[in-house]
Amino acid sequence: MNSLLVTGGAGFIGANFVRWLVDNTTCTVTVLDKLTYAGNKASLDGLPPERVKLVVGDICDRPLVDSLVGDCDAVVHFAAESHNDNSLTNPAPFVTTNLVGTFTLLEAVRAQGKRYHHISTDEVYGDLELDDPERFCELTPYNPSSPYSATKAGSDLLVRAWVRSFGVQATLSNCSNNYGPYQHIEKFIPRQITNVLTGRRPKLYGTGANVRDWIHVDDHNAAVWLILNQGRIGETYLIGADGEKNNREVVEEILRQLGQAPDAYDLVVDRPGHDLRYAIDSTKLRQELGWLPQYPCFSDGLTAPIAWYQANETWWREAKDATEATYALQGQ
Ligand code: NAD
Ligand code: TDX
Repeated sequence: MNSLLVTGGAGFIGANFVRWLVDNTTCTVTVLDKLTYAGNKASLDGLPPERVKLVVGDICDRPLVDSLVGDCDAVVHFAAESHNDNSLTNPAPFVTTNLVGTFTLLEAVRAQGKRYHHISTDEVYGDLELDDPERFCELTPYNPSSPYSATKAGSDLLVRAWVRSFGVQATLSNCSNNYGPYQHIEKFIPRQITNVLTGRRPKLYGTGANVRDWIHVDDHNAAVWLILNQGRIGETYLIGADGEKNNREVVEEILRQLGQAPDAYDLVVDRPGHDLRYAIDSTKLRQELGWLPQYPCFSDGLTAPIAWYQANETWWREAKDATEATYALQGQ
């Protein structure tokens, strides 16, 4: 695998993946990214131009996708509309990008016989009760709650159908909630960090009891590389680092690391249909491919990303006021 097409490579996980590839492999990378509000060219700043090229364009543009797929050994598909709250106010781009975009890529790799890895989420499985000992595994039935997770579930099913019906050489991974640098400040952890840094108070939806299973973005990306190279075609791998925390615990940790009182947050209007709990059993990935997280401790893993947001205000400053104005309209 010498040359990769990485869709959504100017977004949070995609940009970290491109950086990880530059540091850990000899691959060359073409990023295809539409640079929506969530994409940021600056997330690729400083990377060697002989290794990384950015093409600004849409994954729904078949002629463009065909020409880029023709020039690569494999496609790693991160591009998506990714924010649940946005999918509740305006679902249309979720249907277009997540479903039609994935379809377009699948048709291109089918026509040209290229390897394809599909990035997805644990949210396709719906949610678990707070006191349920169960965790999601590869055999858990799909049961998505939001327009975001429904379109991700649909895109996964397209991939599975293209493997079975057309023999497309694809693998899939469904990961839990990522944290790390370059994450848009609309998302939970960077929103709270930048709230504190701009003199605002962190905002917890509902009572703050909802649980997410946190993983450092580099641990996610190392697993993706492993699956791309050693995963079995047609298989799904769940990626998770046993990082379950409720949202209140996460905010308290951010406040602690930023030297604030542990209760210096506000409870705000809950998200409609808010999934209660996600939890991943990643036994298959660990046993079959030997993957292990390098950041098993959430509070230790969070220290560098917090420092990154402190040091890189120019990366997020422009989006902050507009993002908070949108949340304020929703009482959040
Ligand atoms: P993000 O919103 O930060 O980045 C998405 C990127 O895709 C942006 O750069 C955007 O410009 C680009 N994009 C959007 N529509 C496009 C289109 N039509 N054509 C080309 N580019 C387009 O998202 P993220 O958090 O980095 O998520 C990346 C992938 O990982 C998504 O598929 C998401 O479902 C999945 N995922 C995310 C998480 C998480 O915690 N963030 C967890 C599991 C899975
Ligand atoms: O201000 C907030 N306050 C709050 O309490 C925000 C933005 C969120 N929350 C809560 C909602 C969730 O319980 O925090 C939790 C995390 O919220 P998000 O960052 O919006 O993530 P989530 O909805 O869990 O989805 C994320 O993980 C799975 C990604 O955005 C998805 O792309 C991924 O598929």
